[in-house]
Amino acid sequence: MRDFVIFTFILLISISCTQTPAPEPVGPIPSERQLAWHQLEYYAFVHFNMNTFTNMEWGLGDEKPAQFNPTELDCRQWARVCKEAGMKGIILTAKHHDGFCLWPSTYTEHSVKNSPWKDGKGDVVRELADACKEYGLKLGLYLSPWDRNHADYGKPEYITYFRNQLRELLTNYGELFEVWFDGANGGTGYYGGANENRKIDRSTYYDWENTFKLVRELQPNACMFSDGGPDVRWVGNEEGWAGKTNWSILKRDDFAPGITEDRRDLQEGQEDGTHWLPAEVDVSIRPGWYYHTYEDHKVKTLPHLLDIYYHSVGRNASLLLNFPVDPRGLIHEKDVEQVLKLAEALKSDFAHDLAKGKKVTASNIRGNAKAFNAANVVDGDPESYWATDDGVNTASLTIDFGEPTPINRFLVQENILLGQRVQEFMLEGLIDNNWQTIANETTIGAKRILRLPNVVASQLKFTVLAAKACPVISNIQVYKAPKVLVGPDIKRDKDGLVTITGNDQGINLYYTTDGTEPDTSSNKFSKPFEVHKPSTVKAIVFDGESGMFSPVSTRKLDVSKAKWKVIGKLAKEKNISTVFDGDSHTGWRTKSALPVDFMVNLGETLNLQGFTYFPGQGRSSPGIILNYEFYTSLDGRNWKKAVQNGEFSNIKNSPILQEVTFAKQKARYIKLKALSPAFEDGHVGIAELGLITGS
Ligand code: FUL
Repeated sequence: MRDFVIFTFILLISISCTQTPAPEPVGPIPSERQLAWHQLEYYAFVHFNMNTFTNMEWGLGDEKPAQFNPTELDCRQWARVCKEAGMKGIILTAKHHDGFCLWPSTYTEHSVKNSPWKDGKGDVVRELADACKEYGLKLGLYLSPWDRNHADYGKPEYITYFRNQLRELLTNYGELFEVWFDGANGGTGYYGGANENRKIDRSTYYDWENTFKLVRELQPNACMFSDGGPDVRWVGNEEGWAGKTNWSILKRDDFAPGITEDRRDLQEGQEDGTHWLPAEVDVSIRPGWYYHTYEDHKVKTLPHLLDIYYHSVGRNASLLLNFPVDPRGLIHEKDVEQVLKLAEALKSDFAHDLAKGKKVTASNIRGNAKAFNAANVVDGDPESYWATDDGVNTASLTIDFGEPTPINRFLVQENILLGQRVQEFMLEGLIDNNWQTIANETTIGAKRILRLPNVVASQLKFTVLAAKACPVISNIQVYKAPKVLVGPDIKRDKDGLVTITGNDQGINLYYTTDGTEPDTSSNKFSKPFEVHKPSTVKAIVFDGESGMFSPVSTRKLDVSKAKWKVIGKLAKEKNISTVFDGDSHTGWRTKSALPVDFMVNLGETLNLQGFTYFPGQGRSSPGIILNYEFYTSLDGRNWKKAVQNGEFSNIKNSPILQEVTFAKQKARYIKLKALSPAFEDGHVGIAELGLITGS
């Protein structure tokens, strides 16, 4: 009898299975290694090597191993912080563009083995590999394809060298989860003393096919990252966001490391892509990738980090958050503080899933079979899913909370084993007995998290409006996240008037101008005030109702630009004075033949020790300078070169504020000579120019 029951049961299951087969996959699907990578979601980048000691973003390659000398290097501290922050792994810059190796490579003298650190006996990659093991983190390595130190760069011999180094990294440090190939390659460098410009053909020089084979052979489980994969793609910016529409598929063969003219395709993927190629959002916790003391007050604060999280993990991408480890060899206290705040905030945002176990109904269920039931999306099992009949590409799920429920987060996942399918969806809430639209969105993919306005809904309806084939949804979660106040914006105009603005309604703003921390006993901001001398303005938002404070916003202001006048040929150009109007959204750019001299009469003699350059942020032809010289003068006729061979390194990928210091000098006139543009369209320009003065 028992056997009969079991037999009938199996028979019924197989009948129901044959009657209702699972949906067929649509388009490219992830490989095993990509699936494992999708699980990680959030992991750390560490930029630490020669640049940490030379205060650069891109070293030229002429640095000496003697300069690498961390005093308290502790990879266990890195691992501990990453673990506490909820990250799953760490990717280290084993070699950056300057060619200095953090491991004692047998193929070069330009490495830790010739540095004073641990008398040349140290190996940072080994120490990190051990620390990751101890803390249960995965390890990834960045090996820069560009090497501004190596004499053979540009010749076929360098490719052998590059592969030899790769082989060392792939065989000596255990299992790697990711191998990171940067897209910056070719250009000026030291190159063993040649000091020249070496252009390479990005599509042929590296013979990537064979390098990829080597990685597959030695680390079959590692995902390879580059502008075009082959496993994980760059997201097309270094600001910390993926497109709202984000397909995990791309016409991979149209891309290669360094061939990325169409950034939008990287940000959004391509709906008709040929390969599964999900995006990774790489962004630094500070403006730069490497540590600079002058960025200690610019560590991204909680609201910004939350934006980054929701714009990466929440938009079907992974988040690779960088720590610029400092010259001691530690993740700086200020970075630790903020990343742990993020961890805490994420914990509270996703503390209590309001949809879990709630009643869910669907407008269509595939074959009316239990295997594809609506309730599968709230059962906490990532493998079960809701699917509709073939041909039913528009369908909805309704979650009944049972009572009016405050909500503001919606998380949804497709079963990507069957491809990425949803093209458009919407959310409606039953609010005061009326159905109201709360969101209209496009793609989902591995994970999509929406930050909704605060609403009180008794039911929530999720409707797939368009899909490539029947939708296959594995998970839905709903949350009510606590409010986070955003720090205020501090701006100074050309005449020295400072304005502080907050984002939220019904709040008060407090500030100080002497660098002390503001609180409710500080100056209350009511109208713009003047600041002409170098000062640090700090401001905070206070919400009287909740008693909550925002993070402190800090703005270091140097002398005001009230007396500045553009002189020379450019004086007559349209928009020219926007270059020092305190507004980085406005600026000037030109396509004139280079070099172009931008000259200013400062109206007074100042003690200069540097300048700042903020490049245009526009999407098309922003007019960014790559190479420059900077001059000063007391009379506007006799010029002294304060910076020669200047390079705003990495400005093409990361157009952030550049701070350049030089030997102290008195000047009444300054000249920024633009020598070459960052983009091939030939435009150069300035959004905002500033000075660094000293006593
Ligand atoms: C860029 C590099 O040029 C930067 O220096 C940094 O390593 C970043 C992650 O990628 O393209």
